[in-house]
This record gives sequence, C-alpha cells and structure tokens, in this order.
Amino acid sequence: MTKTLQVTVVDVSCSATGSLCPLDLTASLGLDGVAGSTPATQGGFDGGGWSFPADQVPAPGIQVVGDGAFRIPDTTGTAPNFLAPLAPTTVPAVGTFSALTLLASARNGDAAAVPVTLHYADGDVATTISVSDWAAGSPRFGEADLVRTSGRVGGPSGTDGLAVHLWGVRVPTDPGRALQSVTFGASDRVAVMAVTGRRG
Ligand SMILES: [Ca+2]
Repeated sequence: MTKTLQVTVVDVSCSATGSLCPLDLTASLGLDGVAGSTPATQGGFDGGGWSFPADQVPAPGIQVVGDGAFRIPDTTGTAPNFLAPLAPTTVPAVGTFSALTLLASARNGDAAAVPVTLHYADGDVATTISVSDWAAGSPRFGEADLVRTSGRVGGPSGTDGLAVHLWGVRVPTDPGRALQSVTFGASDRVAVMAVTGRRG
C-alpha cells in the first residue's frame, strides 16, 4: 500500500517551470470586505455593511489555497483587502505564465464578462472574466469553490448564516510570451483579493 503525498512548492522568486507565483496587488487594494466579530462593522463587502468573517478567510501572508499560492492581504481593522475596479485598474504581473488564478468574488449579483486586458511585452490580448455573486450556492461560471464561510459578519445582529464564497477564477495566459501587467475593466461587482500565476 503506497500513499501519495501531494506537495505544493511555493517559489516566491517564481523561477522554476510550474512554480506558483503570488502577485502583489497591495498598491491597488481599496475595498475592506473582511471584518472580525468585534467590532463587526470594520468592513463592508456588499455596500450593505456585510463582510467576509476574518477568521474564515485565509490568514494574511503567502498562503496556498486550492492549487495557487496567494499573497493574502491584511484582514484586520479597516485595512483594504480587495481590488474593486470601479475604474479600470492595472496591476503588475511580470513573468511567463500558463495561467493566472484570481481569488475573487462578486457583490450585488454576478459579475459577468468583466473586461480584462493582458499586457504582454509584444502586445495586448483582450479577454473577460465572469465571477459569481459571493452568496451564490454554487459557482455559475465554472469557478473553483476555494473558500466557503458559514455566514457573514456585519449588520445589526453582528453575524448571519448566509454562506459566502471566494472563488478561484482561472485566466489562461500564453506561456510563450512575457506578461507584464493586467488591467481589470470597470465593474461595480467584481472584487479580487489576490492573484497567483503558474509559471509556464
Ligand atoms: Ca476590515
């Protein structure tokens, strides 16, 4: 009887083929969508005062979630922890990747066909992403269900029992071309907590 141990290697320098490369969105984070229980009001993902519970999302730092290594932002206090591209927002994504995976969600309904531009050294490629509402019972666009909470934090009661999700959204990229950055088009629904690249 042989047991197989699945080992995930996080290579922050992102030098080896197949390695997982956490991107750094810090400069573009603007939405605090995570709250602790005391007080439950330090956040608001949906515009109605409800947030992801801080103790049910990955801890800040480099974390392996699903098959990606993500740079999880500060989830304490009023620190911003999501990129919410109310206007088009460009983030650095330097490397040769076979795919990017977003740790993302959406509020006030599904975020369907949000424009995304992949900026390669030799030209741009336009694509789209679709992300299910955070409270969707199951992913509507084939996303991976990476984080499922037992409820939300906020509101007059402090918590509720509505499960909300962080989805894994895969964006194929060309491993034969040098990616430099990614632009998320304007959307009042999508929110991205972290992005990982898989080195091609
Ligand atoms: Ca917060």
